[in-house]
Amino acid sequence: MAYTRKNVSRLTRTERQRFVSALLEVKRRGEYDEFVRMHIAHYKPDGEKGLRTAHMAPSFLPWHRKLLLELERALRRVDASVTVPYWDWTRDRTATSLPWTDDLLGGNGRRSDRQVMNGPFAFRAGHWRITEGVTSGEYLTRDLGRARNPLQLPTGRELESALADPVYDTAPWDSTVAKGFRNTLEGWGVGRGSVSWRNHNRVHRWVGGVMLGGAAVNDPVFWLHHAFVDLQWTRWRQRHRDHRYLPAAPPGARDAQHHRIVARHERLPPWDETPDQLEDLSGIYRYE
Ligand code: CU1
Ligand code: CU1
Repeated sequence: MAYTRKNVSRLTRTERQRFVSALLEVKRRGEYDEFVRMHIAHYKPDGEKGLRTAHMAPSFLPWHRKLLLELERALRRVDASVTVPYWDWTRDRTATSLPWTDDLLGGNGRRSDRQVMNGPFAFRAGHWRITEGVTSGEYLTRDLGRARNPLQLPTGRELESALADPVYDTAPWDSTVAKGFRNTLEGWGVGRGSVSWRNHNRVHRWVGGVMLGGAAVNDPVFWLHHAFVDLQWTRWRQRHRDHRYLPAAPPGARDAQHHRIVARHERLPPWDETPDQLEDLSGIYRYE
């Protein structure tokens, strides 16, 4: 039977504790850092040559869906009652609302070095040392809302602009496409400054700290954010029932995107599944 992923605001006190404990145990076992390394390895912008799987590409959604599922499997090996909750950033919009509480993810970073000082993932709590993709310290950093140059989380209306588009993605299948569900949700935009960061991307910007780069997985909010993004794909499919993942077939030899993106029935590295196989996982998990 399928298990349920809940809105983080609806977790009981015990469910919060069990989720946190499972994360800390997966980290202690060394499995967590494998996810960080995998994300860094696949963090490739479209200015570079080669196949793009995780970002700036149609497979942004299935790639992160699979990563999330694998992390969730690791958590459930520790505690079979645990699932990844989602953070609805269109509703929980402040630096003091969920999930930024002491008993869950902890709060904002301090002013001097953005180090998170409270909650289970604070360096000083002793269980969350960042070793992969470190640029400065081994501690978790955040700059919620970006104090020096404030920006807002995406609104329900902005998210709706993605969901309303019946076309999954469109040529040239990269960060420059101005329409299509995938990039409107992933959030690469034209222009400069905060208008160019939409939906998914803007949330990474709003959290700041380690969430800004390829090592974003080091902040456990990564999973809550991506569970909400994943939910949008599920919602989009329910709303546009005769639309599917695109492209259906690989771009031809003369196309600039030849061998650079993953089509519906192609293998999605580093896994053996295809976007087609990842499109409906309602037999494994559902959203509540
Ligand atoms: Cu990512
Ligand atoms: Cu992301």
